[in-house]
Amino acid sequence: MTDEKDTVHYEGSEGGWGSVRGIVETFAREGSRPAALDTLRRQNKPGGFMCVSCAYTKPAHPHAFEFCENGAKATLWDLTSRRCTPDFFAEHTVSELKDWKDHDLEQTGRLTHPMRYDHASDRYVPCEWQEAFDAIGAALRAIDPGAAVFYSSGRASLETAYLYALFARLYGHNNLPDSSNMCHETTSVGLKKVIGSPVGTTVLDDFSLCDAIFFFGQNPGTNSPRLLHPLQECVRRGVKIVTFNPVLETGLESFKNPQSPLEMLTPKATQISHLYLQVKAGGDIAAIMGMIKHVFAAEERKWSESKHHVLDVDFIAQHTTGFEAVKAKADATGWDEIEHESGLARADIEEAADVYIAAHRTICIYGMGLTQQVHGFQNLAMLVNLMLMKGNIGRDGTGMSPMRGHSNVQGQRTVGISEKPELVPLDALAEQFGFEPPRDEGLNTVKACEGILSRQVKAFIGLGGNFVRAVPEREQMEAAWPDLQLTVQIATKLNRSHLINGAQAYLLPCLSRTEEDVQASGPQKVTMEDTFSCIHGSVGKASPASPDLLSEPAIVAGIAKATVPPNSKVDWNGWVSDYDRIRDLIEATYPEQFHDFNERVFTPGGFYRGNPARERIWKTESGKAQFTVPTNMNAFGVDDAPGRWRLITMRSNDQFNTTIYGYSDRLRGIEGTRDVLLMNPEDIAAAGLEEGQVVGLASDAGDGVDRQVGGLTVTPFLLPRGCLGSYYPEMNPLIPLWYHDEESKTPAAKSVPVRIVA
Ligand SMILES: Nc1nc2c(c(=O)[nH]1)N[C@H]1C(S)=C(S)[C@@H](COP(=O)(O)OP(=O)(O)OC[C@H]3O[C@@H](n4cnc5c(=O)[nH]c(N)nc54)[C@H](O)[C@@H]3O)O[C@H]1N2
Ligand SMILES: Nc1nc2c(c(=O)[nH]1)N[C@H]1C(S)=C(S)[C@@H](COP(=O)(O)OP(=O)(O)OC[C@H]3O[C@@H](n4cnc5c(=O)[nH]c(N)nc54)[C@H](O)[C@@H]3O)O[C@H]1N2
Ligand SMILES: [Mo]
Repeated sequence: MTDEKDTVHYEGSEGGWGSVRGIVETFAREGSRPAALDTLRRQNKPGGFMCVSCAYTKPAHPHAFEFCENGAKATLWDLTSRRCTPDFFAEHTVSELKDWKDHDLEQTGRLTHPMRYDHASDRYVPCEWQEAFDAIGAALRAIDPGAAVFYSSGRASLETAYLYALFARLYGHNNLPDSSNMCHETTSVGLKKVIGSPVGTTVLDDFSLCDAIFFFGQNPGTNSPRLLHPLQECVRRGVKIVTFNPVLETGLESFKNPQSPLEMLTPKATQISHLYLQVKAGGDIAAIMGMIKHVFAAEERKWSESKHHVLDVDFIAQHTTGFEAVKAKADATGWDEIEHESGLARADIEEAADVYIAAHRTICIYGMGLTQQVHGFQNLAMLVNLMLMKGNIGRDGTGMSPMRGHSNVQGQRTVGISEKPELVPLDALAEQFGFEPPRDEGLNTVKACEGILSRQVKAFIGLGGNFVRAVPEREQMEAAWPDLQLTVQIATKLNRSHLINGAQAYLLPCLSRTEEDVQASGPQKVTMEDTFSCIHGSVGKASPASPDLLSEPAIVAGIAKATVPPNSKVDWNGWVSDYDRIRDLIEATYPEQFHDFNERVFTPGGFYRGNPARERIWKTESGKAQFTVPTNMNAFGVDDAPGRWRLITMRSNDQFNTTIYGYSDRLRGIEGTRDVLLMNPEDIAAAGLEEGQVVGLASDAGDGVDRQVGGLTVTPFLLPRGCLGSYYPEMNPLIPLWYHDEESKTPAAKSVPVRIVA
C-alpha cells in the first residue's frame, strides 16, 4: 500500500470554509463591484437568473444563496470590472497574444466592441455591427452552405439556439456541432439506442425516494456542487452511495455544507460515499460485469432458498429484450478477467453489488469518466444492463442520471441544434416557415474537424466556446484553421480560438445572461433546460459590460438576415424585439413539450418537458429496453502495451472548461500550477522517475503521428497503477482526432494512450 502522507491529496472536505474563501478571493480577483452581490443573491431563484456554470437543476425551494463556489466564480467572471477594449487590441498584435496563457487572455475582461481582424496590421480593429453582418452574409452567400459549420457551446439560451438552428437550415445545412459532441453525446446516442431516451430519466424528486446511488465518473464537488445538497440529505436518510472513480474526489468522499451555519462551526463533514472504488481508467465495463455476475449469483441463491427473486423478473419479461444473452456473457466471464480489467478486487465489487441488491430503488449518476471513452457506449449499455435487472428505470426513485455539462447544453439539442436530421421535426419547420429544410446528415464536432483538416469546410461560426482549444488534435487543427475563408466568434471573453483566424474574421461580443437585455418591447427573459429536463426562465439585471454589446438572439438574427433571402414567414426583427415571440415559435414546433410556454416560464423548479422512458415507453428499435452484450471488457481504445499509460485529462476546481480562473486545484491539494503529471508513487518508482522531475508525454496510439506535450512535473498522487492524470485543455494536443467513442464520436479524453518522455 502507498503511504498517503507522501502523496498529494486534499485533507479537508468539499464545501466548508475553503469554498467560502474561494468565493471571496474571486470577488477580489475580478475587481467585483458591490452590485455583483445583488446579482449573486438572484442566482438560481425564480424570477432571477440561471447560473451560467453547470446544468444542475434550480430547485423549487431554493436556499438563501442558491449557488456554489464555482457558480459564484462563473457569475463574478462575467461581472468582472475589467474590459477588453479596442484600445487593448490596438496595443497588441494577434501574434503576440498567441503567446499568452488561456488564463491571461480571459483576464483581459469582457469584450466591449465588435472587431474585425486586419491581416495587414495583424490586429483586431473595431467595426460597426451592420458592417460585420453584411460582410459575414456576403461571405456565406459566396460559398456552398454545406461548407459552413455553425458550432455552439452549450450556454446560449433556448431562444438563441432555436434561431441559430433555424438560420442554419434556412441557409441550407445541418452542420450544427455542439459542445455536447465532446461531452454527453455518448448519452444522446447511447441511451437513445438502449432505452429510447437521449437524456436522463431521473428528476430531482427521485433523490428523496431512492435507497442507493451509484456514481460512475462524475465529480460533483467541482462540476455540479449544488448536487451535494441532495446527496447530503440522502446520506442522512441512510441512502448508500457507491462511487467508482480512479481519482479520490473530495466532494464524493465528504462534504461540509457552506449553507448550514451549524456545520460550518463544527469540524464535522458528511461522509458522502459509503464505498469508494478506485477503478482503473477505462475499467468500468469489467467492474459492472462483476456486479452483474454477483446479482445473478444472488438471484440463484435467493430463488433456491426462498423461491423469491432478486431480479425484477416481471419487468424483464414485459419490458426488455436481450436478457439471456447478457446472462450467458456474465456466466462466461471469469473473475480473473474482471479483476484484471477493472483493477478492483472481487470482494469490493461484490460489496458494491450487495448495496445494489439490497436497495429497492437505485439511481445511477455518471459523467465524463464513462462518456469520454472509446467504448463509452458500452460503458452506458452495461450500466443500463445493471439497472434493468431490478427494474430501476421508469419507476419513482430510480433512473439513469447523466450530469450534463453546460447550463443549456441539453436544451440546445431539444430545440433543434443537431447535426442529426432525424432528431429534428423538419416537416414541422418546413410547414411553419415555408421552406425545404436540408435532409442530409450534418457535421458533428469530429467530422467538422475532419472537414477543416481536409479543407472542405470553408466557414466557421462559433456561438460561444473555444473550439480549437476544446477539440483533440490541436496542432493540426491550429495549422489548418487559417485556411478557412471566414471565421466568426460570438463571445463574452477573449480566448485562444479568437487568435487563430480565417481569411475574413470577426469577433462579436455579446451580453452575458447575468445582464439586462432590453429590446424594442422592453426587458427580455430567456430560458434553459437543466439536466433533469426542466425548463427555467432567467432574467438578467446587471448593467451590460458595454453599450456596444448585442444580445445573442440579435447577433444571430443580424447575421441570418444578411445571409438568407427574405421570407414572409420569417420575421427576424420582430422576433428579436420580443422574445415571447421566439417562445411562441418553439411552442409551435414542439407543441407537446412546450405547450403554454410563455405562461410556464417561471414555474418554480422549472417545468418538466416529459420523457417516455420515465413512463416505460421505450422508443427503441425493438420497442423494448435493450440488454446489450459488451464486445470489450475495457473502454480503452488500443491494446495495453509495455510503457503505454492511460492518461485521464481532468478539470481542476479552478476552471470552467477552457476558462482557467486560477492555478489552484484546492480539492486535490495542487496549488500554483497546472503543469503536473499525476502518478501513483509506485509507478513513479517503477518507471525510474522521481518526484519533481520534469517530463513530457507523447501520444502512443499506434498511428505513428508525433504528438507531444512537455514541461510536466511528476507529482505523486493516489491513482490506480497504470493511470496518469493531467489537465484539460493543456493535454489536448495528445488526443488523436480518430480516438473517440465508437457510436457517438465523443472524443475519448479519459483514457488517452501515452508514453512518458523523460
Ligand atoms: N466548475 C466547473 N463546473 C463544470 C465544468 C468545469 O469545467 N468546471 N464543466 C462543465 C461541463 S461542460 C461538463 S461536461 C461537466 C463535466 O463534469 P464531469 O462529468 O464530472 O467531468 P470530469 O471532471 O471531466 O470527469 C469526471 C470524473 O471522471 C473520473 N474518471 C476519469 N476516468 C474514469 C474512468 O475510466 N472511469 C470512471 N468511473 N471515472 C473516471 C475523473 O476522475 C473525474 O472525477 O461539468 C460541468 N461543470
Ligand atoms: N481533453 C479534454 N477535452 C475536452 C474535455 C475533457 O474533459 N478533456 N471536455 C469536453 C467538454 S465536456 C466540453 S463541453 C468542451 C467545451 O468546449 P467549449 O464549450 O467550446 O468551451 P468553453 O471553455 O466552455 O468556452 C469558453 C468560452 O465561451 C465564451 N462564452 C462564455 N460565456 C458565453 C456566453 O454567454 N455567450 C457566448 N456567446 N460566449 C460565451 C467565452 O468567450 C469563453 O472563453 O470541451 C471538451 N474538451
Ligand atoms: Mo461538457
